[in-house]
Amino acid sequence: GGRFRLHQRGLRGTMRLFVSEGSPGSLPVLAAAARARGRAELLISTVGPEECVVPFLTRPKVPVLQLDSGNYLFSASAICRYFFLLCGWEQDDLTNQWLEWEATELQPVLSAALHCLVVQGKKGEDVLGPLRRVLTHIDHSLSRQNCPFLAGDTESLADIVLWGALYPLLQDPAYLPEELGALQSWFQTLSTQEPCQRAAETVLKQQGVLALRLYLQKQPQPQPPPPEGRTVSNELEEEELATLSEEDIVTAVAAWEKGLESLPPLKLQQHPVLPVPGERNVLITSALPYVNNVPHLGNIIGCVLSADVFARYCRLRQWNTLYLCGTDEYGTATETKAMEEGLTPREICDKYHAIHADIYRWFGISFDTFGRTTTPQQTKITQDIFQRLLTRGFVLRDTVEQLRCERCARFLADRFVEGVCPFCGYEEARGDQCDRCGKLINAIELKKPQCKICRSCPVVRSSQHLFLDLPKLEKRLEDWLGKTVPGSDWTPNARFIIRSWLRDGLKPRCITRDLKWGTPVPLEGFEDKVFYVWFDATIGYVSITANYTDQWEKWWKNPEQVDLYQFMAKDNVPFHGLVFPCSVLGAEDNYTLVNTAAGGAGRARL
Ligand code: B3M
Ligand code: ZN
Repeated sequence: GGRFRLHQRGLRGTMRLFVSEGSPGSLPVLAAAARARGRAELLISTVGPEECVVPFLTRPKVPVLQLDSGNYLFSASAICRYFFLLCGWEQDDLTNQWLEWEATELQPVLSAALHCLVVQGKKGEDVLGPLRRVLTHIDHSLSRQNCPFLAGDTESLADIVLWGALYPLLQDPAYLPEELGALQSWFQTLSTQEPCQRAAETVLKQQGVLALRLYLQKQPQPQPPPPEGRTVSNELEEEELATLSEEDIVTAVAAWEKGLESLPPLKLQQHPVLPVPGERNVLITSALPYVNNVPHLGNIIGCVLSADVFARYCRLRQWNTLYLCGTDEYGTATETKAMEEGLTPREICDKYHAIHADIYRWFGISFDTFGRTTTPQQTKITQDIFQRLLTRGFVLRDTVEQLRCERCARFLADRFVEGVCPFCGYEEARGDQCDRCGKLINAIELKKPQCKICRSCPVVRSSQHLFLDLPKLEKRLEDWLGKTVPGSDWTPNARFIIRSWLRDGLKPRCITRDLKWGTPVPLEGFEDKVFYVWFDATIGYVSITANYTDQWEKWWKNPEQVDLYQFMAKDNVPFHGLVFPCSVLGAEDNYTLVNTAAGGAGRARL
């Protein structure tokens, strides 16, 4: 899907590329830009290295590509990749692997070497020594596969990105060791090509590597790469090592050896725990497990345990800490379970809520409160947020065609319909997708649809629904993210997921469902509908707090004094990092927004 859109857009869109003299990233980008010519209109502007082209970044950054959608790309290799995609490049694993290698292995070594040479004025082995390993790696790969280019017989994205990264150094023969013959001829082939030559002239201005001085002086001093042989397993560890001094480590070891007794006594736990002005106040949530199952180890590992460790840490630091969780009780899944067990949804929730609470108690999870989402507070707070969104013009209405089973007297969620696939004729296609041809299906397009509950034939009915106008809230969201995410502890996973949603542009999201088991929609004509679980599940955190203390607003309407940490599985990130923030930003009621979204590697349901 992505590539197809790029083509279409590229053909008519206008893009602006910002480069600057003396910025190393501008080299590969200009060389790759030649590819995009004729595919899209591309304006190239030269700016000073201090110019803030991207308003929401904390430091000036070039090169930058502003797309015709108004979004930005601001890493050299992402920009190069975009140009290659525009001209029809099909991704391949080897190229992707080179790009990963460039970012994680080559860049750190290279920026340390450039700093050493240009800023500190060192020469010879001081510069070349640490580089040998990466240069040899490229040389060996080239000679082993016996191709002139990194990913085969023709020049690829990998060549341009690596060439651009290496050019400032390697154009000085002193840093291109003779014994690396394959590297040498690769480098020369690329350097003599027109687009590369022109890029080099524009960026280095015949001054060689010294042209980078001004730019490099402004950069933070690169951390020296770890000595050979020691492996650093991930990003986080590396950051942490960088900020720990020898002294910190000695102190930590001493404290560990003395044990808990040496710590100042823990604050007496107040009830209820409330934020105190002027102190550090930490609100911690872990995603609310669906009530319709018995939790297993996977649920606990997913995000309960990590949040629990963090909560215990915060309490040890004497911070005012509220750690909460609870069962997520509304939605079709509960209705289905109720049918299976011959109970009412309410009875199902009561039964499984108790099981959940017991299990977490057994594991010794240190929740300050473990609540549930089917309470009067939930209705009150959800309806209030909704009303505020409505009066502020952030709710849209639209008709949606849906299948309805007259015998069961209900609209059928996708999982309750089955029929013949309109594409391949498979007899048991589901309401959302065909398991044989894999195509996505709109339930009303199924041939011979059947209600899975009573096997009668449903009819198409149109029904009014409400949508959260996310496009209208997008600007606020981006402003808030721009202020919050840099310098916070959002996990790389969570950042990535949010970025990719924003890159694709937000669309209005339906927030109502034709169901009975949910929070009622307080609007004329919507008496038979409830809110979609994902509109109000995240509001569950707020209502659970409200059931814990009537002073809940001190936690939830206090963004200045409260740090909100939310732990969740990866598929829940969009709702915490995007939909919920949009709802409360639109509600304009001074809600506390997530400071740190810790989106785990795992999925919610294992
Ligand atoms: N109930 C968990 C899941 O996706 C979902 C989380 C809600 S967090 C407000 O399984
Ligand atoms: Zn039916």
